[in-house]
Amino acid sequence: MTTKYLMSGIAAAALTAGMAAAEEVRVYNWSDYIDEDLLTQFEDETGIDLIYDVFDSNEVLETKLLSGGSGYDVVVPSATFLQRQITAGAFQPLDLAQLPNHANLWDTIQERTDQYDPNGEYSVNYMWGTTGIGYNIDKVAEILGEDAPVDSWDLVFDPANMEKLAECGVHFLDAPTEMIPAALNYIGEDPDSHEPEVIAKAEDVFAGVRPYIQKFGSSEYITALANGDICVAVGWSGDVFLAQFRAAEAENGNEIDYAIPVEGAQMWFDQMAIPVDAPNPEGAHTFINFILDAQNAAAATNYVWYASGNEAAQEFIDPEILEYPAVYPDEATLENLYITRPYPARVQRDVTRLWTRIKSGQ
Ligand code: N2P
Repeated sequence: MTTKYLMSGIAAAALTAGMAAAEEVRVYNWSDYIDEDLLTQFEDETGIDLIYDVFDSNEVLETKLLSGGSGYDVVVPSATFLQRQITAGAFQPLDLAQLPNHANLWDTIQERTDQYDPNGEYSVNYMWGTTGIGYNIDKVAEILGEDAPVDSWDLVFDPANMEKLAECGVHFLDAPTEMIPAALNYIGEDPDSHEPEVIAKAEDVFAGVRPYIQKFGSSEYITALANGDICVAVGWSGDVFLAQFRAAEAENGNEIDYAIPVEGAQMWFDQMAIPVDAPNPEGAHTFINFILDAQNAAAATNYVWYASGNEAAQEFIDPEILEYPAVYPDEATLENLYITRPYPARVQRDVTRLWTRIKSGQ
């Protein structure tokens, strides 16, 4: 009797404590990748406390994920990284019963992401985009003339151009699995090559322009472009549009544009997934389902100008964005886009070393 009474006393205390501590969901997403009003809206609608942290590199996310105990409930790796992480057992399968908005996803994009995560067992698309060139229209024209090759990788891989552009500042993404394929594609090699001899050829491309690269980084360039501190960045589509928007808002005279280079560019897919050791998998599903809501997904895209993997969202996305081929590529642009597969572990090690050498300029 006494024991039973005691136990239910403890259970009642635990229950009270549980009710006092609000439910929490921890999300780890790319920086500058959401309309922050959505985060508040999520908390208001669900009563769940949202802890929202950001990163700007797949490698950083991967290190946290693979060492375990990241503490996150939802993470957003790019599909190439996700594929390798699935193999490593980093995620738990999604429970579609907890994702009624899953039906909003876009088949065309899912067919592509299925190559990395068959049948979307572990992930859903958040957004997708391209890796291309952001530039300051006037500054580049001033330095290289009106016919500057702004829609060609020549702009950033031809040392003659880069030597001049160094004067107004150039940033490259610190994203080896995107920059190395871009360099290979530029010299006519298969950007998705896994052959060490082919990959090694990228080193020469970077060696020629390395002295003129001010910084390797994957988020600072947004502000730097917007403020006119740099004139060119190899960057991600929506990030460049964000720079364009911020410059226009500040009325600082910097006109920024984005080009998918004619030689081709990488298309990537960022996928929401739940770590195998997520503290709150149910809350994770609640968050993912919230993002999969057509209006919420549209709000996110209307803010960041990355294409959404959500088809039902399209009726709420600004027509200007939907019809803009640099965000939603038309057939002709699509033909010029390539995707990549994850490097096998051994090749990945070489790529990491190669990238460290390239960055250090040794
Ligand atoms: C947002 C960058 C997301 C695209 N700043 C990188 N996959």
